[in-house]
Parts: sequence; C-alpha cells; structure tokens
Amino acid sequence: MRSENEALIVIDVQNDFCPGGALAVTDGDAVIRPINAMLDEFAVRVLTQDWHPAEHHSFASQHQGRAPFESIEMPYGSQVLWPDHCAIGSHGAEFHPDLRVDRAQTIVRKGFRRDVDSYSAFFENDHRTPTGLEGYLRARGVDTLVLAGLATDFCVAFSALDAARLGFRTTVVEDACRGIDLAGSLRTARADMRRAGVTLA
Ligand code: VGL
Ligand code: ZN
Repeated sequence: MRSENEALIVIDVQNDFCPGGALAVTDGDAVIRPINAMLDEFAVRVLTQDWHPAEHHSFASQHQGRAPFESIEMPYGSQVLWPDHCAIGSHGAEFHPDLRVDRAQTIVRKGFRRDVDSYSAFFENDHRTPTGLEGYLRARGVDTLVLAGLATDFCVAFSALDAARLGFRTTVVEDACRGIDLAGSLRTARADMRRAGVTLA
C-alpha cells in the first residue's frame, strides 16, 4: 500500500469514451486493467465522471451549422465541439462496467454547468471555477497525485496541468491512459505536461 499522502485520480473511465461509445477513444477500455490494479495500491482513491446536461454547450448539436471536432470561441476561450456524450443519467455517462468503482472513496462530477465545459478534475475550462477536488485532497493530507484514464490529451492533461500548478507532485501513468489525438493534441499535451513538471511514467 502506498502512503496516505498519495492519491490515485482516475479520469472519466466511462462508457462513452470506450469502444462503442459516443466519443470513443481508440482502445479506451485498455486502461481498465492497469487502473483496477492501481486501485488496490493507493490509500486515497478518486474517480471523475464527465456529467453534462443534454443541452451542454460543448456539444456540436447545440450550434447551428457546426460539426463535431470543430472549434469555436467561448467567453472563456477556444472550445472543441464534441458529439453529444456523457449526458446526465445516460448509459454513456456510467462508468465502464469492468472498472472497480466500489474501490473509489469519492466521485467528482464535472461539466454539469450548461455554459462551460470542464476537462480538468480541479477547475472548469474558465480555469477559475473549482470542482472542490483540491480541498478534498488537501483536507486528507494528500500532496502527491498519480493520474490515469481518458483522454490523455484532454481531461487527463488538463487535470495534470492544474495539479502541478496547484503544487501537487504529479505523475501521469501513460500505459493507463489513451488519447483522442485531435490535430496533434497528444504531442502538444505531452510537451505541456513535461514543461509543467509533470512526470510521464
Ligand atoms: C473529455 C472531451 C469532452 C475527456 C471529456 O474525458 O477527455 N474529452 N469531454
Ligand atoms: Zn465532456
């Protein structure tokens, strides 16, 4: 067992990001086996869950004449438009059935405000509105994080960058992540994480 100051943060291992899902990441379900193994090792174990209202503004379907994977400007900056995914209460929003959800002590839901997306486990995409995860981790005496899940270049990377900025010692376990890789986003995300002091293991 790892020590009490280390937390495992499992990002968005949900049906919609796995093969057959609305925003399927190639081989997304391959992260489950290594993540389930890590869930046995860590004392502090958190899952995040992408959790969008049906009319979420990150959905291309909400913007006339727009297609999924195009980008638009939002008040808080550039936003990729996605296929409808992880709608609150839907099958796609549920965790993959093989993920050992029972091992988690906390589940952080994010992206539930219609007008702002939330890739990071810590802040919404305005980079200011907190999810509450930082307070939870600090209150439990955590200063070191290990991140895994989906997708490497969006929710995992945004979470890792925020974690490093908040002063957590941060590692991303790449074998336990898979990426979307939109226009080189995987490469950019890796470089950004390294530059921020995130360890890629
Ligand atoms: C994610 C795009 C939209 C992710 C979530 O989990 O990486 N990507 N919503
Ligand atoms: Zn989403």
